[in-house]
Amino acid sequence: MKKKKMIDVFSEARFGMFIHFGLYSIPAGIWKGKEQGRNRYAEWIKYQANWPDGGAISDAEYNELAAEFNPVKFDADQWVWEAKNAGMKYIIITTKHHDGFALWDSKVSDYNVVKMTPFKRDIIRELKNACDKYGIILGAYYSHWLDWEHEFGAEPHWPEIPEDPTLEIVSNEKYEIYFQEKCIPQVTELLDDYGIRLFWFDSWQASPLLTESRLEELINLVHSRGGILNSRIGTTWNHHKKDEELVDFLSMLDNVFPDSKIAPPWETSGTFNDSWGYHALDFSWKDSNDLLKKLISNASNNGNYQLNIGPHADGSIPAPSIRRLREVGAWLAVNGESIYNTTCADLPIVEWGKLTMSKDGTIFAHVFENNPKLSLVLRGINKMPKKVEILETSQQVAFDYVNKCLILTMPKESIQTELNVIKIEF
Ligand code: FHN
Repeated sequence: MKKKKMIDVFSEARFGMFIHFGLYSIPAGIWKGKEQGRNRYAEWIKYQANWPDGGAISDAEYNELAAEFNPVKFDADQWVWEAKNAGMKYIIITTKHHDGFALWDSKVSDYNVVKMTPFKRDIIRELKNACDKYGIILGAYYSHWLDWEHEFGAEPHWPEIPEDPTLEIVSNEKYEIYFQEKCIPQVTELLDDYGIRLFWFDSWQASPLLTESRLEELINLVHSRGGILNSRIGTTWNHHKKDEELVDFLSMLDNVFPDSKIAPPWETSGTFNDSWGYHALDFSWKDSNDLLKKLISNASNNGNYQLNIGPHADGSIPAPSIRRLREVGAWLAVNGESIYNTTCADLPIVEWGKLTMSKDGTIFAHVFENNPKLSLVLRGINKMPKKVEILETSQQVAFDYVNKCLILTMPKESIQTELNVIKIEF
């Protein structure tokens, strides 16, 4: 069988796992007994531990975390199994987040898990092997713009608290040294030594450092090996010519779920709670139905959902994430047909749920509301359906077809079940 192109696999994937894991997983949002302030993204603790009093954690103090990093419960097989079981098709992990610390045995910089920690194991290598075993694509989040370890990487600077930070205090010439000395060679390693072909670069505002020539160099590098990459490399925000032609898929800003259709391929990356990296005081876990609604909503608009986990410093996945991943997986195990290989249904929107459509024209109506008297109306239907049933139970759904309107009456037994899918075949 001909191997599918990476972009086609990604466009159809619909559900993926994002993982934020690194030195910041150790303090987990608490520094010297005090909860980190500002946006509570635990992976930002180096710059937010002391907010609003100013002052980052010094490099020396932050780097001491490396001597403590020993995720003995890290089990690549289990991480990938959880993703697979949840119905996810790919995993994107922070190979290097803004702190500059690499989760692989980088020859470019010793600031990495193998050279600096008692753990000494190559997390990316182990994950790649497990992903290959389970048929999951491994992708790399790589912080190309901010790098707080390299002398000349961009970093935040709070001149006047609580003003927003200037995200770079380095000159263009110096930044070029970082870019050529660390960013380009590390991305090359991930491509050539680890076989990674899916890249998620991270920027979210215009930056004079992310010049057209730098971005093109990085884009060309990834493309030269047949890899694909996302819009947050910076092109869209810099309004460069040909912006969207240069990148392979769009990434929304954090937790942004569009309410109308967008041309594929695109994805939303979202948190399980508030933080990306594990935060010990973040208990606002979204429930499984909320997560499923986000997945369904993006699928109904042609997009993927990339749900993040923030493993504990010991490498285990937090219990609330495990439970929800398995619940979402259980729903997908019986309703997956309404999500995978579907697109936007191109029908008038319905206020009671979301619609997807398979390649053969079958419509899947996802019912977000439950109400004993529920009668559901779908407009713009061109022909009389042959069969209408609840996907999970195969229970028949009564319907009337009048003036291009399909009026469905939910069977009374089914209305107690949340997130039913009605399959409408023609
Ligand atoms: O600053 C990062 C943040 O830590 C996290 O990695 C998210 C994920 O989308 N990206 C940036 C903020 O948008």
